[in-house]
Amino acid sequence: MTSTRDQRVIADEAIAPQRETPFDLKAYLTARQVQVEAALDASVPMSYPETVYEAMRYSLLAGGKRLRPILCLATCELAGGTSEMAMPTACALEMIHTMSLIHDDLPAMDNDDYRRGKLTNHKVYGEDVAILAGDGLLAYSFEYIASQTRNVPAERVLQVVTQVARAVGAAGLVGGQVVDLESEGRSDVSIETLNYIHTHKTAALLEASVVSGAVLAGASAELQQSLSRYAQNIGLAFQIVDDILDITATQEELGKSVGKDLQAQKVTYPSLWGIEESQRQAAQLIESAKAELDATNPNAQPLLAIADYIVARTH
Ligand code: GRG
Repeated sequence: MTSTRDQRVIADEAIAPQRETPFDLKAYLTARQVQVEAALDASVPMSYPETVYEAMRYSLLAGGKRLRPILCLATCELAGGTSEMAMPTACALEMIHTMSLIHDDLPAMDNDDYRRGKLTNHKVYGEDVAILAGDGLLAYSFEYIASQTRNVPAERVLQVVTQVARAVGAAGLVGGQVVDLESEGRSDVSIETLNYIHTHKTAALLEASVVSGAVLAGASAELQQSLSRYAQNIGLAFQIVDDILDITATQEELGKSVGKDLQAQKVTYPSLWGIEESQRQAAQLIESAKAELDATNPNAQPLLAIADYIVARTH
């Protein structure tokens, strides 16, 4: 049996940049997921009123790839910071992502029964509590960044709060969701509208995850801009792949209902371009994303490998 200390050493080795051996993304993601799960579990302890805390924890700890927190930790390290500096923001980003999934699954929006392989929040707790659990996570995410970030100058924390809030509101996720809802059932949705929806609904939070890590580490404006372009490109590629998987993957693979886009008569990238061209466009975006990084920097390895993983993923 391996001791806790041994497990920590194995995890540290997977996270540390490797100069000679090829980068092992699977081991890196697993080690990071272990760290993030523990931090998330500790971030929202049970409290009174239990109903809402239980509902918040139910969705927050329901699994998921933890891509947004991992990106935030990786960019903080790329820019010379530590994962400790970024962990509260990383957790907050997952709280925001989770609340957006809870609200997205509500009957008034996508009306989904399954998420991350489990019943959706409103199916378990009812719509009223699910709405409030989402609201609770959203408010707490900002409190958490502001109150828990350590060893980072206050003006950087303020910059992160401002940037994350912008990515979440009507200029970001909320705006993307509104245009998405308005486009449902319409066959005349243009590629520009589709790009607007997904740069706001999906790419904005990925971009905030990447750039906030860099800001916390005190990255130069130039590095922040390169990382922002990296994130916009992986964000759009991520959504194109999401649309493809909605057609090609199974419910078991995705942990949520599949074929929903077709059912809701949604215009998607594959419906405009076909699957093959969508795959080509996603691959091109990933190449553009990787071109923003300095491939000779060992700390860029996680971001390079995550970009490749985004087009290759099956869930
Ligand atoms: C944020 C204030 C606020 C309100 C929410 C409902 C809504 C407004 C926005 C919808 C945002 C949404 C659900 C976008 C889809 C993003 C997306 C591609 C989700 C899937 O992400 P994965 O694959 O999921 O990373 P896991 O489960 O692995 O975390």
